[in-house]
Amino acid sequence: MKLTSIVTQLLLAPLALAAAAPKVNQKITYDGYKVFRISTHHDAAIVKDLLKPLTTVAMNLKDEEHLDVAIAPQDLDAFDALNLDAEVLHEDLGSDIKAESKFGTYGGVSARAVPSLTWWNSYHAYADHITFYNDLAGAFPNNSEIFNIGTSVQGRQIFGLHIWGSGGKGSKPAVYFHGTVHAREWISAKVVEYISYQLLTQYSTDLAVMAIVDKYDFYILPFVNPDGFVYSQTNDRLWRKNRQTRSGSSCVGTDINRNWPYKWSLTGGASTNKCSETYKGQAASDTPENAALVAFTTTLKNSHGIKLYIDWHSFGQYILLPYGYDCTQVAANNAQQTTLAIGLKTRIALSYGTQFTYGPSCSTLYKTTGSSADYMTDVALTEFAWTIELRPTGSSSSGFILPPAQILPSSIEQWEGMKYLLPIM
Ligand code: 0X9
Ligand code: ZN
Repeated sequence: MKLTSIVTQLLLAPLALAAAAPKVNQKITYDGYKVFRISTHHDAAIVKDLLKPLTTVAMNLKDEEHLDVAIAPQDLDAFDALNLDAEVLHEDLGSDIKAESKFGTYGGVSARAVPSLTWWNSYHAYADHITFYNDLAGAFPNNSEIFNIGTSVQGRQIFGLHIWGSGGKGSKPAVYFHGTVHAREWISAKVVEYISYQLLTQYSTDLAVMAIVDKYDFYILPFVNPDGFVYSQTNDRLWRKNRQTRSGSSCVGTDINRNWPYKWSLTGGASTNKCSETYKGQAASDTPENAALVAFTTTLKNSHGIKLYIDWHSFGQYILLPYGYDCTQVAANNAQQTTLAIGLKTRIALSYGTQFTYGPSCSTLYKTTGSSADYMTDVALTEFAWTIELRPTGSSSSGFILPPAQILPSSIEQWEGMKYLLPIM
């Protein structure tokens, strides 16, 4: 039996309050933090109460069966004394983060050259991602360009890559991707980059890719939360939200995926606690990132409409269909969506056997209010608005810290999935 999401959201708050808060400009290393999977025996509330006095970081939001919690080194003895039913996931979270943070070097390529596939051997610094996109678009000036939709709290541009085909720029229904709305979900940026790269580099040589690019205009926004992403690289690898401060609280950040102006006022799918990982904001769309995304989404809706929206996240390996706000509601075309999701799941598994779970978001994962896919479905009238949670599975140990060796396979299996999905939508 699942915990109600009201309880889930209320209970996220204490853990977030106890989470390690870095001093300004100080990096949390997570050295010596041990991560445990604690069985809740279907009562996460009791476990969270016991953990309250300890310095902890919650690693999972879907928590009715188990809590994945990082425990600070100074509290490990106190944790042992609680005698909970727990297994170790990371002996030392800090060392696993270090292994993953050996960023690749990327000096850019000369004008009109294409970045190399070694890009997907490691993670990269934010500045290199920008160079990567400029290089990629620069190599295909006849059917791609970089655009900006607005600025983040800290003044970074929220940029995208627009790809079009033989019909000319802006002539077809949109395929619309968002990546890295949750800062720590690094694999989502890499996967979106791989799809961007394949669409452009295969366009002139692979007839199937040509057909896809000629059929849609692609609007790919790999970093819709750039401040959060940078902060996850410079200060706290497990940062999720944006970097907005709020009066009356020392806690920073709003969850941009609880801030969309649709079903925002409902209770139970987001938090009103400024310290929570799912803090929804003081009003719908009161984050500059969300406001910019809403304005840009409206222009797509009003031009040729949105055929497919995918919000790329990690982790858990899910293909999530509408809706998040109510577990009894599904999209009007749910039967067609389900057929496509089954096909996508099957195609993804062909590459490496990776198993994805599909279904309506609320009943499959948990309730979310003010989330992107619901807005896309009912307000922006998108035919298929999905959230894809990438590798690893919920039962794997690595969570957001996906080893670099899995970047390329994660990307390839999703690209194979897109080549299946896009021609038949
Ligand atoms: O909680 C979220 O925002 C997403 N999961 S995550 O662990 N990456 O944070 C799920 C959002 C799903 N919502 C809808 N599809 N409506
Ligand atoms: Zn996410």
